[in-house]
This record gives sequence, C-alpha cells and structure tokens, in this order.
Amino acid sequence: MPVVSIELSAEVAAAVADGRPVVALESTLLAHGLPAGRNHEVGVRLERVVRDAGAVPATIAVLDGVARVGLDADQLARVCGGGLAKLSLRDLGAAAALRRDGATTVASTAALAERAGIGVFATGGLGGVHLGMPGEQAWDVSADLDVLASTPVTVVCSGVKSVLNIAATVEVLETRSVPVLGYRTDRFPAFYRRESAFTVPWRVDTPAEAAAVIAAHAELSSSGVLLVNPVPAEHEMDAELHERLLTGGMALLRERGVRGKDVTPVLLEHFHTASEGVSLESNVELVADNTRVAAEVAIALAG
Ligand code: PSU
Ligand code: MN
Repeated sequence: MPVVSIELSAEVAAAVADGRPVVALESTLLAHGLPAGRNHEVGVRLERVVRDAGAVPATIAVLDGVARVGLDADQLARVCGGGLAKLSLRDLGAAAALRRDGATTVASTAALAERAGIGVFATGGLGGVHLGMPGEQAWDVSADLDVLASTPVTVVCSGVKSVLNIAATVEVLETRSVPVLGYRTDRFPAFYRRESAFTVPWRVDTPAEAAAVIAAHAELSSSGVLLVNPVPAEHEMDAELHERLLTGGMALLRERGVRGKDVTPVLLEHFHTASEGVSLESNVELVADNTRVAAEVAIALAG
C-alpha cells in the first residue's frame, strides 16, 4: 500500500475520466502570497472563473497528509485559514508520512496535477532564480524550474516576479528545454509589470494556437510548457512605485536575514503593505486573468 494518497474530488475525477477540461490551481499563492481574509475570496473567485469559462477547477493542497485535488468549501476555507506549511515537491513525502497540512507551490502542484491526469495549471508567477545578497552568488533557484523541466504540465503565469533575477531565470528555462510561449506578447512579462527587458522565443495569439504547440511539444518531450500572459494593462503597477517597492523589499530581506522558502512570502507581503494594497490588486487580477486563459487552453486541448 502506498503511503501517499492522492484523492481527487468526485467532480474532478469524473471530468478527468471523461477527458473534459480541468484546470489545476495552487494553494501557496492563497496561503502564503495573499493576506488572510482576502485569500479566501480570491480562492473562490478563481474557481468561479474556471467554471464560467466552461472547465472544472481543481485547487490542490495537502490536508492531514492527504494530497487533495479538488477541494470542497470547508477544505478551501481551511487552506485559507492560516497556519499551513509551504510545501514544495521535496516536502510532499514528509507531509504525507507525518500527516501534516500544507499549501502546494508551483513545483508540488504541477507534480500532483500530472499524477491526477491534469495537464493545465494556472498561477500568478513562477518561482525563479533569486537576486543574491550583494557580492554573493545566488543559490536560491526555485524548484519550480526543475520540476517544470521534467513534468508535462502547462503552467499559465505572468512570467516571474520582478523581485527575481529574470535574465538568469530565462537562461535556466532555455537550458532545461522548457518552451516559453508569450500569450499575445513578444516580451517575457515581469508579474506586476507587463514587460521585462527579455523577449520570448515564441508567441501565440489564441488558445487554439497554444493548444497546438502544447500538443506538438508533448510528442517530442516530457517537459512542461510555460505560457506567459502579462497582467491586464489596467492593473499594471506604475513603474516608479514598482522600483521603490523592490528597493525596499531587498533592503528588508538583508536586514532580517530572510532566506530559503520565506523569501517570496516576505517580499510579497512587503509589496502589499508598502503599496497600501496597490500590488495586491495587480496580483489578484493577474492570477484571475491567467486562470481564464488556462481554462480556454484546457478547453482547446480537450476539443
Ligand atoms: N504566484 C503568486 N503568488 C505566490 C506564488 C505564485 O501570485 O505566492 C508562489 C508559487 O507557489 C510559487 C512560489 O511556486 O510563489 C515560489 O516560491 P519559491 O520562490 O520559494 O520557490
Ligand atoms: Mn527559493
């Protein structure tokens, strides 16, 4: 008997069995990327966005050591209620064996989605290569990149957070042969900002085009695909405000000596409080838009 149970909700299991479109959603962005209270509202909204587009949502988290794919209302409330660990793929075995609760990152959500037979997944920003402390080589490279290199799941996101070393992140994606498709853009997006200084190797302009590329890639490789969708223009953060928040955030990390898996949540929280919620609106709206695009692509893939 395996120790790790992966439980699909009845709705998700039926949709996967019938080959109907399903979109996986992660729980770390809810539990560790958004403030308490607001996170639950966003979790409910994201599932609604998937349904309104005509697909089935599957929010993923670990509860009492069971990996849940598709949560009921009580389970979603528990994920948003605080106190959950942040679980990357390396942590799933321990959480299962020790019967813990935890929110899943892009890495662990993609791995569980793939096990569950779900090929499309929406989030805000992919983890990437962090900027190091001054004069230091940054060894903080998100497991999201490695897992995407070996897991056949399409991740729809707004690029990587601008708090990362985007140049290095783009290079790692290239080295690991992960295709990056710009959704209606030629530029690699930077989460709060629509464009970074970097271009994408390929551009697609419709869900059908994205689905065709994903299907063709799957014949040749078992890596994931990154579909990058810029934050809607009306919710893009002002460039000067963004620079100010970024400088403040990096100083805060140095002062507090923040490391490892706490870096991303601490930076996001700094952005949300120091901008008095402006960054929060960008974050929520970009995740919602990525979720809509993911549903449209899942429908095109199923059709
Ligand atoms: N997108 C958001 N907010 C988040 C994240 C993504 O809008 O909090 C999370 C994802 O779960 C991603 C994680 O996997 O940030 C990256 O964490 P790290 O840098 O520690 O790998
Ligand atoms: Mn990290």
